[in-house]
Amino acid sequence: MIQRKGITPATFDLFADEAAQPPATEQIGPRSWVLRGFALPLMARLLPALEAVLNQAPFRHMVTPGGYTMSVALTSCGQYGWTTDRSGYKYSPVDPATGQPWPDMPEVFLELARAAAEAAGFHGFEPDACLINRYIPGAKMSLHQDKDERDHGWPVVSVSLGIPAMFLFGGHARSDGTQRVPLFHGDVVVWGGEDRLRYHGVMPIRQAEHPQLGEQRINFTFRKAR
Ligand code: MD6
Ligand code: FE
Repeated sequence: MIQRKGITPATFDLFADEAAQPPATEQIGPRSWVLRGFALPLMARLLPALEAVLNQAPFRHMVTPGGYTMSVALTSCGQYGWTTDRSGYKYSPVDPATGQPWPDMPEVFLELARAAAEAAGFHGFEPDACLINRYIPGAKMSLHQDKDERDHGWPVVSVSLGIPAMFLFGGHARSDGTQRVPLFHGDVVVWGGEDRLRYHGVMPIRQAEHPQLGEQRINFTFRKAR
């Protein structure tokens, strides 16, 4: 670390001084936070747990009620899984592909979701659903609200893994402006309270390669569905 004494040259490196590092926690709304790198200490347990879930319930491309096949591939674990088909969006206790219950939520997933919610000021969060999204370069998520859960008093905890994404965080109307929030491997976004129904989405993912996950971004969103 560079010791700065007295006047700093105009060309000084903004991030050479630890005090100038980007903050580990960024507030993006009254009750919305980005916890930078929050999942990194659990990564050695998260990735094998993810692999076990995927062996039981592989990613698949679902169809929206409007008849479009999503560019993002989905699966779920926990008591409920989020699904979509021509008949609508819903939480289901079984995987429609197999008729079997979704894989159990791995303990390390629960630990992460609880700790992140707590860190963002939401106490006692016990998710019963974890939606897992996979983006390959070019995949995107259009602006939407998360409103299929019974009680919007609980927050959503969203974990990013793999290649970066540009997250769009809007307002309460689809036409409101959006903030652009870059999300990287290990970042966690938590939002709830008055922000719970804000529109949000993900811009088309840019080509990149992650050392552990390759050319993909994986996102977990933890919710309390029921
Ligand atoms: C994603 N996330 O980051 C998509 N929804 O891949 C979401 O749609 C989302 O990140 C609710 C809360 C947090 C999220
Ligand atoms: Fe969402």
